[in-house]
Amino acid sequence: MKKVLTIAGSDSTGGAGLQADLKTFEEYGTFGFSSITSIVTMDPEIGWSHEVTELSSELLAKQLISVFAGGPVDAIKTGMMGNEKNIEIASHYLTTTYTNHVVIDPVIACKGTAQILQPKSVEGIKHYLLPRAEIVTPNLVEAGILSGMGDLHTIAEMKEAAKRITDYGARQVVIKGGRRFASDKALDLYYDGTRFELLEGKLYETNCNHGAGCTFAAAITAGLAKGKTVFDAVVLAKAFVSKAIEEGVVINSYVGHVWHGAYNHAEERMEEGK
Ligand code: PXL
Repeated sequence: MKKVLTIAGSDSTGGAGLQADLKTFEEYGTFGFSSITSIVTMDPEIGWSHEVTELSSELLAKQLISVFAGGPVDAIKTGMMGNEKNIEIASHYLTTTYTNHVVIDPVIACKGTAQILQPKSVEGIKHYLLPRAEIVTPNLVEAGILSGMGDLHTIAEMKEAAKRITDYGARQVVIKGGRRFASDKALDLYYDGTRFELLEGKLYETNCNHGAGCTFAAAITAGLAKGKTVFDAVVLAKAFVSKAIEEGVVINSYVGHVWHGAYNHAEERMEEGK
């Protein structure tokens, strides 16, 4: 069985972060490991805003030592990193643990809001993580920030941003247009350093899409671990996350989550008679 690691934040409501990653890894039939960088909490009293509590880099290092005590893993994903020191620690393991399959989800701006969670980490992501990325998966806002281009409005601007992001050393890029991009389709732009592909999916009018970005990157990671090409892993991940959005779950009056098990009808597992 393939082993896959996520280095990410915890979302205790189970939609995004390492919870999304582990659920997705399991759906792909891979064995999930995790190292927690930070813990996100959301306070309904103040309108469900996010609070990020960073974990110490010592604690992150101890988790990574535990993960790699048994040898290398087949693929690694990074998500929300907490702070620059954590980024540095993680990048050390990305360099020394002998997997080429490294997926960087550069979590800077959260879904549904342009709010930047950790502006200070942007330089760290560029300097320490992008050079290790087999593929990096920014959303539209993150691609604008990483490329230094600001707001992106057109496919031509997305293409230019993708090129600039590969200049930092990421080998391939997929920019998620999502609902921020003015289109009636869910458009993602894939770039492998020479070729662009525009991936079209159905755009769902739903608020149950918290965790979509994490789930997409986790699905790519697990696909790579299972031997898919990067492009094939991206295409399958898009289908996987599209189903997860289509069957999203209302969690409370503020937020609804993607259902990570939708693609495989996981809700039907272990039922009497099945
Ligand atoms: O979707 C970005 C994201 C990543 N990681 C964690 C999160 C979120 C958004 O809420 O909570 C842990």
